[in-house]
Amino acid sequence: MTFSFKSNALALMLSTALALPAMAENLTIRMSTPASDTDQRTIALAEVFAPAVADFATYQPHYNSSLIAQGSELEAIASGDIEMSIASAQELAQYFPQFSIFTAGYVHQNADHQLAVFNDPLMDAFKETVETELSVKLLSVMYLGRRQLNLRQCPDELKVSTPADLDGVNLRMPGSDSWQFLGRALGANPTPMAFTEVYTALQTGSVDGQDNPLPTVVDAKFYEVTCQIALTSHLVDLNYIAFSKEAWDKLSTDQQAQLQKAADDAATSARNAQLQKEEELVSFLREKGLEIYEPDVAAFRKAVQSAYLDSDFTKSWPEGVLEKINALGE
Ligand code: KDO
Repeated sequence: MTFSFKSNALALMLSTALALPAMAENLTIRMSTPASDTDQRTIALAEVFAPAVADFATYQPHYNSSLIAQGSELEAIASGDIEMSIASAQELAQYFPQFSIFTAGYVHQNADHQLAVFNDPLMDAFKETVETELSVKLLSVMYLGRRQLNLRQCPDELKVSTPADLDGVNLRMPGSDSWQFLGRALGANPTPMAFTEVYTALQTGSVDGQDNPLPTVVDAKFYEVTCQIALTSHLVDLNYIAFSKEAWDKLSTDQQAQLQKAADDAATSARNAQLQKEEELVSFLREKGLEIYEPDVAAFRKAVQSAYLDSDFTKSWPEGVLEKINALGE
């Protein structure tokens, strides 16, 4: 009798436990990024995302690549060393070449277009591949901004009008194939380098320039060690909020919905802040002494687009996706 009572109770306990949805009580979300704590994306994560998940998760950010080297964050999520990052399409393209479509110059037209592309069903297959093959969920898209050419040389020494003017210019680009290709497509001589090393490289002259959106030029103080910005807007750049599937699966359905909303809200807040900064910072940078001007953007667009279309990258682009992306734009 006793035995049978105990085993019934045990069976009941077990079946109740199995029927209960997963519910994390305190999940630690370690997030690593090359960005600083004053970057609009990391501010939004700390001020919008973190409080919105605080009842079941502790957000633990690591800035300036202090935990994981730039470009290794996805691997770190997959191996359980961190739970979150803001990952570039270029990093994803290293695992899944089809992501190179989002690394190509002049494909995304603006922040709204970028968002429409991310939320369109065309992204489903991309997201699913990352989730099943890397155990990483792409929750939202964060707008980094329009990348511009930021050079040490002043325009009296080097004025940029067309890609031909960048011949021989040592342009720092982040360190993967798709970034290097973009640097070459712009007409420059690309040099791979981690973000955290760029300031010193500009200061010492080991590179002639770098490309980043205006808010990054200001946040990283590149204006202190450069003289001009040519507004090529060659890449409407993004980072995805990348999240560990293993951590996600520990959450209840409600917690997952809460975390998804927190990520979306943070991305919206960061996008608005970044757009506003892009507007405002032109005059700030001029006050700091930089010359800012528009080169022949049509010439850059033509050269960059044809470099991509003539390259092997297009072979990995799923059929019809470029057309769908274009159709979501203006
Ligand atoms: C950079 O290294 O230039 C870059 O802008 C690349 C982006 O994908 C992203 O990693 C960014 O750096 C960092 O978040 C720092 O802003």
